Amino acid sequence: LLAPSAKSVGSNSTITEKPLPPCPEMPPGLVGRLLIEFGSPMSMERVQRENPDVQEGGKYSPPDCVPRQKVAILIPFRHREHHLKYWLHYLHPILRRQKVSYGIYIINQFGEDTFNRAKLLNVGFLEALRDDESYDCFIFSDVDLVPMDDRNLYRCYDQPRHFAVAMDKFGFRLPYSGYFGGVSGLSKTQFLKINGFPNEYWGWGGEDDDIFNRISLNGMKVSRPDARIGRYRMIKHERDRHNEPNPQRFTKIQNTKVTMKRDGIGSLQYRLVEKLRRPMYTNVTVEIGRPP
Ligand code: UPG
Repeated sequence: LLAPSAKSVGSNSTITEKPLPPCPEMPPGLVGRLLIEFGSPMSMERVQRENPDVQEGGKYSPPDCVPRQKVAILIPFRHREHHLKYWLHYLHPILRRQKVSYGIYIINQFGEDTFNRAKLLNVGFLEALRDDESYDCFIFSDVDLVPMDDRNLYRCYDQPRHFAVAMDKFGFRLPYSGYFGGVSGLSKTQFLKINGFPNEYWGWGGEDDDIFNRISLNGMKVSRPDARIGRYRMIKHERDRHNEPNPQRFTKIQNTKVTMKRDGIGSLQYRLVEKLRRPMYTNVTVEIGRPP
């Protein structure tokens, strides 16, 4: 199938269809290091005004080339509206310069029971595919993490990708070599190979380590950008209510090899409460239950 193509008018005034080229491996319009700050307040009106080419639901596709991947960006969420505005303000222009074909999905946990980041991300995977079955790459991002360099390309790689390798709060270094938190990305095939993410980590911590274990146990290796490029600013915040550190996390991550077979995308259960296409993102509100 030929991609949507640019029209050019020939000398004899006939319109000839010129197929678009594939999007370049290294997009030419990147600027490198970015100034990221969260000092002045941000409004959704401003984000909308400054991103007129983003389609309803937070979707975008480069107009001048054919993207190699279709990327769903999934954000686990509850009560962080303030952070979301900054995230959208910075990310839409970055993704546009990177020539990514993407959709933004906010996976909003309904109710006030204990938060469960990994289960929300599993829901995001299925709901994004239900929205558009052509997604083949999934990027999982915390709402409070903004990349400081647009050469950190939001796409999928030969191996599962960890993007947030140099966060300001960790002194721009990995806190430990198996860290997989913050922002990560797996192709559809990679995600299904590890049976998705665990559903049984309630509260803060451990779920990212379990995902790292799943990747290693399935014979894959994490790929990462250079620490000079994979830099991130985190929006400072108090610890959320109903996301207390999970005391079971230390023992749970010892058992990934056994639990990953039964707990994952294959065993996911949830109830969709609402799906809403907003101008800058798609909001998926979901009931995911509570810890046993
Ligand atoms: N979140 C909400 N609302 C909440 C709680 C969490 O939206 O009430 C989302 C949000 O996207 C947030 C993310 O979940 O950014 C992670 O929660 P947070 O409390 O901010 O955890 P951090 O300590 O900042 O995050 C690190 C890693 C993260 C990992 C977590 C626990 O960056 O990826 O999930 O540690 O292992």
